[in-house]
Amino acid sequence: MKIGIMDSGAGGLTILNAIRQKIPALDLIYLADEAFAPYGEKKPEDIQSRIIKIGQFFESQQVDAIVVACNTATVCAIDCLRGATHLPVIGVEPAVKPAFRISKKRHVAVLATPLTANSQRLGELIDLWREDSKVHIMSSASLAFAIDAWPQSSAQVEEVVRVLCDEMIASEVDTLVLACTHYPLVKSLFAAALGAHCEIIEPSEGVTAQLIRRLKQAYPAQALSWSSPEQTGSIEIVSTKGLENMGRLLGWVDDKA
Ligand code: DGN
Repeated sequence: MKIGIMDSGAGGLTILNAIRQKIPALDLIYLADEAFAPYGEKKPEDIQSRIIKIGQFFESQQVDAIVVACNTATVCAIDCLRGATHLPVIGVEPAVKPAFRISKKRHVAVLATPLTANSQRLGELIDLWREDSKVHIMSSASLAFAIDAWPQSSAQVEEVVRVLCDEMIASEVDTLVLACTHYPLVKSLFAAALGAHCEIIEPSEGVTAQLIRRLKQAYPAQALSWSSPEQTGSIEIVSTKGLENMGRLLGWVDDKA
């Protein structure tokens, strides 16, 4: 069983790692759309046409399901992709429900790209689960792209994280939702700045659980073959920007494996 996973850059590797740990037998092909990154402030219709092309690429690679491992692409384009392919498509959504459940002070921050932060979908999810919580929707236009340029960009990344965390501390945030798949790659920076009393929530386990549910629904007869913990599938990584960026992407995989 082969799964296509996509993001604008390295962020979706956080999802790839979670899938790999939970279901090692799956063959994974990861596409980083670095030629068109960052997605965070692009026009939604441009992201939609990009995602349709990426879906066609995955179909040509004969994948059995597609994971849109990018919050921005999920809010802007997942419905278009679902309309354009017969394959199961799994997206990634801000994990606000568990955040509101665990926040003791009822102060939750959601950090995302500008497109996700301003999306109707995020507003709907927050309205559904917030009850009496205060919600601080925060966005960064630069952080995901800077993370993609790690380690050269480490000083810039640290500064952006510091400024965001100072604002969260001033607002008494005790639960942070990382609503861009790039941000868990630097979760340790957020944790160090916010301290142990602030919970940080990211979506990779939820996406993996959703993938398992969809695969069982779509391919019930094959469940035994792909869920075997003894087998190890392949991992292939491609970038729309070409081979020069692949070493860096593989570096993230090795770091987190
Ligand atoms: N990793 C992506 C997300 O989850 O929104 C997009 C990052 C970007 O391209 N700015």
